[in-house]
Amino acid sequence: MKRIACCSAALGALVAATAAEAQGPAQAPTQAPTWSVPAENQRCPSKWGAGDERGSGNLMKPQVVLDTVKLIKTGEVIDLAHVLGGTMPFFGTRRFDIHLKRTFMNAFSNERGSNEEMVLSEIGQVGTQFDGFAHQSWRNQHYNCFKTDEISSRGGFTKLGVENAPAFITRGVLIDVAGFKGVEMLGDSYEITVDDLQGALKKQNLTLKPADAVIIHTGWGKLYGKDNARFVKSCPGIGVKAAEWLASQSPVLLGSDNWPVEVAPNPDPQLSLPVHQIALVVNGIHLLENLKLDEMVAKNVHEFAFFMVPLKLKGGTGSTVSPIAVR
Ligand code: UVW
Repeated sequence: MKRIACCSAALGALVAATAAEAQGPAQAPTQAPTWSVPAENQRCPSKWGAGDERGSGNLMKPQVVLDTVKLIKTGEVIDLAHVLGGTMPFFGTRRFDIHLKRTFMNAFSNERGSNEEMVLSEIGQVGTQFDGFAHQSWRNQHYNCFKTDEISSRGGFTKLGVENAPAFITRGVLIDVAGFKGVEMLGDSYEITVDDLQGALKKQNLTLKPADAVIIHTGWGKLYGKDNARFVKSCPGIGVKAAEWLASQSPVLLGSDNWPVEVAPNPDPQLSLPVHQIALVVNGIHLLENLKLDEMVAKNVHEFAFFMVPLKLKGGTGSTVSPIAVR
């Protein structure tokens, strides 16, 4: 009885904490937040025009593809995705269950057996994952000021679905911030600064250019599948200033080996994942999360041809993906 009382008290506290997180900071703020979403007239229409649903995907032009293939010198392919499976770290209530449907034996002389599986999952938001523009909003507004209540339906989003994303064939630039700082893994909630990014790029003798897939190595991926509780509890990553600087370089996407690309929790306790809004809502730049970067780092690969084709999931908020680097 006592045990039930103790567990229900703990459960009550957990529910209260989750509800508080959903509502925002409990105490009245004593000072203004360090960042807020720019006014509508500063965001909309986006630089790609009113009604545009592609955002940074518009940067994928034939010339970018032609320039990208010139980066391939050896033909070596490096996987940037973790394997999808039940041992992945999950954010919140996300899940991935695979059920094998075996073996159907066809009734013909050649006795052809056939296997398949049923996957119960959020295939848009688990594993190595690509965020589309329907994924995040500011209040009722998404990228290019599409309104959530006007574009969401029971069958998915009618605008901004992930099926609008292009095939990504572009230059990938890995910014090894952990390496630049001389560590294998940045601290649990280390905010990557503009100086860190610029310092690492200088060390790597690289500069960014429009349409790059910019990928940031924090070292946090070492925990993926090994200490999932710590992996999702917090993470090092870019903060507001670094995200704004990166956005000004016109990347096609921002990726990292952590779960939200950005630092979590944000050092400003009044903000919840602001880089998600800076990238997806304000600038129309895609995010790419939970990348597997160990092999790239071990091989010192900083510039490469990047290939990725998100799922054509009609009205979806994102896509599990299997990007590759080729050099
Ligand atoms: C959230 O949706 C909070 O996170 P992510 O985009 O990192 O999956």
